[in-house]
Amino acid sequence: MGTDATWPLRRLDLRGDREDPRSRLPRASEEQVAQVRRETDEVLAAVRAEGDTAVRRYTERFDGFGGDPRLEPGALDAALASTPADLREALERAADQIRWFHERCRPPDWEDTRGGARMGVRHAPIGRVGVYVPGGQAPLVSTALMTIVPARVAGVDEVVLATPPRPDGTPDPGILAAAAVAGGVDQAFRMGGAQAIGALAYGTESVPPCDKIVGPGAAHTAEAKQQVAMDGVCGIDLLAGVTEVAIIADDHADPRHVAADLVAQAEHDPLATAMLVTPSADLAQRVEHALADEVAGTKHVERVRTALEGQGTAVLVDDLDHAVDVTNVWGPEHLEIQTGDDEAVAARVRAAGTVFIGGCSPVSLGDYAAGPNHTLPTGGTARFTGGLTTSDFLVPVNWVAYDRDALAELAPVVDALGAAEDLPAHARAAAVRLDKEDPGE
Ligand code: HSO
Ligand code: ZN
Repeated sequence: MGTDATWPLRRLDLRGDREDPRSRLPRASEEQVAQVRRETDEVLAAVRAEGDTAVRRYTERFDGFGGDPRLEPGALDAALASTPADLREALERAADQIRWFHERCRPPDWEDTRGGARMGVRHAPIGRVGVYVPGGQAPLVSTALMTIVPARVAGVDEVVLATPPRPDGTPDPGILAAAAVAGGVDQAFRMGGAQAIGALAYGTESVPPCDKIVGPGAAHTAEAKQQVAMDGVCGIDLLAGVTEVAIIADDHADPRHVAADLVAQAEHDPLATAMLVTPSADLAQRVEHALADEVAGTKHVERVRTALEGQGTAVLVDDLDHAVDVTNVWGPEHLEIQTGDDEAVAARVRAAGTVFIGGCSPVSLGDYAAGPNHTLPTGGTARFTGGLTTSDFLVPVNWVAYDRDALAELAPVVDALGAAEDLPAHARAAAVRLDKEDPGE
């Protein structure tokens, strides 16, 4: 490999500039949003009107398979049985690690008393959840673990899997094997894209309508999820779109590690964003040297080049505090910290899908096996939401149980607010229970 070669990253020099950098940060270019919206509208309307007929038609058009979308119940176990032992063991170890993490994410039920009133929150598992596992650029085997394991941890009654078929009608066997290892599903369908989301949301002759749909997807899948959620048909998780990484690093970082992680992110998608944020112009240069080697030796070189040329950036900042200020306004999906004081930097982060602290925590570990979910907020949405987790599969049911004395205590409040809102029947509903002749208990 040419040791003198360098892969120049676009420079964004924010040194001495404490203006809000938002408008200057790279964003994956907006894919013809209007066209995606129109195409998705058409597919959803067709699935709603025609059910399985439309699902088959679009699956034939986009995936080259026009057969029955149902997968026979034994398909998952059959795929697992023919999975090589090393992959099977890796899936089991990953599932175990993800399960351990998500068990700890279970929000606690609580109950307390105040005066004579009892109240609390009980988390009830969602009845039927659709999990979407994409094929697309790469068969995301690990996404089956990341969606089904937390659903099972939460105790969801019915898990319905949708994943696109290959032209011969079979989905990727690794995805099916991972679904089996994750705890299995109740029904599985070979369908992808907006037609899969429409079928899971509205139901068809063969697909049952789901209460919520989770999982990542490309443009049409993400748009379809938003549309069915806006219709109020079912719930969705979050906008897990085109992937991103920001790496905060200083002279303590190993440039080869940084370069490898930038390439790993770029490998996902020509639109992926890979960004180094550093106070060290020298580190930026050393990363560029390492990148030249890493890019030259990588398999999906076209994808990687396009992503790095389009969105690869070295952001120069004054110091590590400034670095975190920049990533806090950006809200990257993944944030790595490789510095002389990782914990102090990490403590200041308030917007990132997952934070990977220290030199031995690459994003790819988190993609597969670290423990947290890899279905994470993108496009800046990490400023206000976290990644997929156990509570996404639970409904927090608030409950109250007041006795007569406790009701009497608060009745004047109901009376006054009912009057203020000109809703006297509200006040009466409390007062009538306190009527001496009719205790109403
Ligand atoms: N980096 C992706 C997750 C993934 N990577 C799946 C490999 N397989 C989005 O967080
Ligand atoms: Zn990844």
